Amino acid sequence: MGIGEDGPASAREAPEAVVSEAQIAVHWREEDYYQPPASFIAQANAADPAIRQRFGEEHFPDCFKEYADLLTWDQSWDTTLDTSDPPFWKWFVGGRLNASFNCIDRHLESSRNKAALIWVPEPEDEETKEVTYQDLYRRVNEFAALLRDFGGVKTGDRVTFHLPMLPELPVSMLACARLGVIHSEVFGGFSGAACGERAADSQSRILVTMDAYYRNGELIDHKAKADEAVEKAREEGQEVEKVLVWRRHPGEYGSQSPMVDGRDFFVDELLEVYRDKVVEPVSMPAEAPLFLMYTSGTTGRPKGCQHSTGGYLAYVAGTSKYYQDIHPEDTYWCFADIGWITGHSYIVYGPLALGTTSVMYEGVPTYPDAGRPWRIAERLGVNIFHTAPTTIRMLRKLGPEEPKKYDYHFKHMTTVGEPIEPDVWRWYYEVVGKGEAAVVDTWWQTENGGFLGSTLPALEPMKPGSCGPGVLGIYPVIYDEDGNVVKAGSGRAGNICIRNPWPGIFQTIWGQPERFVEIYYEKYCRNKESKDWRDWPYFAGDGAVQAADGYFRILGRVDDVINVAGHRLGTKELESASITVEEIAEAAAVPVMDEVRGRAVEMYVSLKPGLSPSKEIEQKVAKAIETEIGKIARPKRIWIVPDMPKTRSGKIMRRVIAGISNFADVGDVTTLANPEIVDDIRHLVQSEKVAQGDVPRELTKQEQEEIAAFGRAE
Ligand code: 6R9
Repeated sequence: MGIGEDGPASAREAPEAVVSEAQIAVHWREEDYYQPPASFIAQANAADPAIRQRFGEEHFPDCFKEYADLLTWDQSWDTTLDTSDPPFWKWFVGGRLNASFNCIDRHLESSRNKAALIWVPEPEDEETKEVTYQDLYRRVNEFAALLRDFGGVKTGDRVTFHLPMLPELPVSMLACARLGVIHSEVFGGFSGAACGERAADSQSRILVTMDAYYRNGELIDHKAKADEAVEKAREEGQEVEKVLVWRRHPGEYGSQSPMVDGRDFFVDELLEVYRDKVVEPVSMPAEAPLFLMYTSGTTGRPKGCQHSTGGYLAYVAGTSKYYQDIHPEDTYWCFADIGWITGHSYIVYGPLALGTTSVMYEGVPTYPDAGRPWRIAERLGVNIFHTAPTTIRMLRKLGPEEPKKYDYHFKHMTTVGEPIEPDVWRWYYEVVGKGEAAVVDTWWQTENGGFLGSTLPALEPMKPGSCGPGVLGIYPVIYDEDGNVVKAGSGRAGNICIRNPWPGIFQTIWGQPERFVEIYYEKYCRNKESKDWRDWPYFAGDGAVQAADGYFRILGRVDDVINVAGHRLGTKELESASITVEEIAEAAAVPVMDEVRGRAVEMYVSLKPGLSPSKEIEQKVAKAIETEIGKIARPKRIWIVPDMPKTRSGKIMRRVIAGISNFADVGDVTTLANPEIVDDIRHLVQSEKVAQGDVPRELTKQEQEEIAAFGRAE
């Protein structure tokens, strides 16, 4: 999280002492290094230190040919990097390829009968399914034929998916990719309304969904969300003409929601007509969009991050090879949801481009108990394991000794999505990894396509809590608010940026190119007329510190995005959802420390005049958030307060309420328009928390700084 006061904008109205990020030292204990095991080094894809030189700045951008050469091109490119229209970088211009061909067809000759996917259903008595490369080829061709001939989709059209973790999801993605159709998968846990909003934004005429799936032992009715999605899209001016419904158990409908005649169709029934159909992969320009992935930002509307075909696929293949150390004979398990970028890049596209076996699991990590992941790993012979700190924290809490009971051996493990506490890292390394694995902490974002910061697993030692240096061909830098470089080893934090373009970077925000430039490039652009990439650093929106050894420690978002269990939730989205409740006048979302999820959300709301607080209103707010965004966004607490602390210009001071929620310092409140309200709110909130035993532990210095800085993006 950014360090300092509430940033330049509000600093203008709040002339209290403003401390820039760079002036604040971030203190933490330097952690010891861990060396990768010799057995890992002996077999690693990247074991020759010369690889660092090959990707040195003097070889940029041509160094990325090494990644592109991992793919099969129909036509090779003539320009590696075209910078003629900054910051809309174009990679491998002139090249043509098909992503589905690269992930399937080209592996058939050598690996037809090898599992491409191993799908583990949540119910433990249900059979695990292997989808061989041959099966995947057949299923993707059939569904591509259906999409084209029944769905009427053409190259360049967008199709929205709202699919849970079943093989039908990668099948649907690769079928679109085969046709050059742009897929846009919305995380299954998001609400129907959130799905509809994204379908409208991408102008999708087709929605692909599933009737039901298992979560925590329960068969969840998912199709019901499609009806809400279609409704919401219509409100926003987009007609979803067809809803294609995969069935969790083909032939058996697991939803209560009626099928709408002429709009909703069961995919398993339609597929009868497309048995064994073959669809030639469409040869796409490298720069053609492959998919959209929506993510939250500072302002209300989610951003559709548009990823390319050639650059993206090259980047995920290259990083999967060198950073995930994937060999074709590995059994690789990335325990994420394909509804997030991690799943797109490191369950589907990267691993399949390399022709390996990728494991998918339907359900929650702790179902029916905290031994589940380790049983799966043992039974399937998983040797590469990839997950997020929130899952690690949960598994440690519920089953600290569980991994020891199972006979599995990981050569490599990954953590991604949030900062990992050194203590949690050590449990992951020692207990989950049995001290035998190389661990990488990979820092990156939806916008980036693939990893930005990580250690090369055989060549660079691990340091708990630090992601490591920039990955191959990525040259990060930390800037202070004025664009001065914050030096490695200075102990000071600032905004981490990437100085150069890379093949995996998203191309634009779907339909909003101005926002793309403004959010990611305007802040540190040196010259808007310049066509030299050196003038266009990419602003990541994360605070970071760089140690003397060059390793980065990522502190978290600087833009009012709350990272709950690895999911980005925009404060504005939460607040807009809350004020759809008629009784609510104003709303503010703040983070609280949470031992398992990293951060949780507390919502503060004030009521319209004349109304009094009630449990019912609280429930309405919770429900509204669930309907607009999804269950994952449900706040931990909702506080109905008499008024919000505000600046004289009327802005809600989120850092003040964030301080109250966390029992931390609220900072200087003398410049508020209504300073007296602070004590009222503090009393209300803290006495209730104390009564319920919900007092957080004392915050670390870094956490205190995060809270003090919250709301600075306003
Ligand atoms: C891949 C993914 C991106 C945000 C990012 C940062 C946080 C991701 C991290 C990390 C510390 C890591 N983040 N990886 N923080 N260490 N290894 O997570 O994408 O969902 O877009 O989230 O997550 O704050 O800016 P996304």
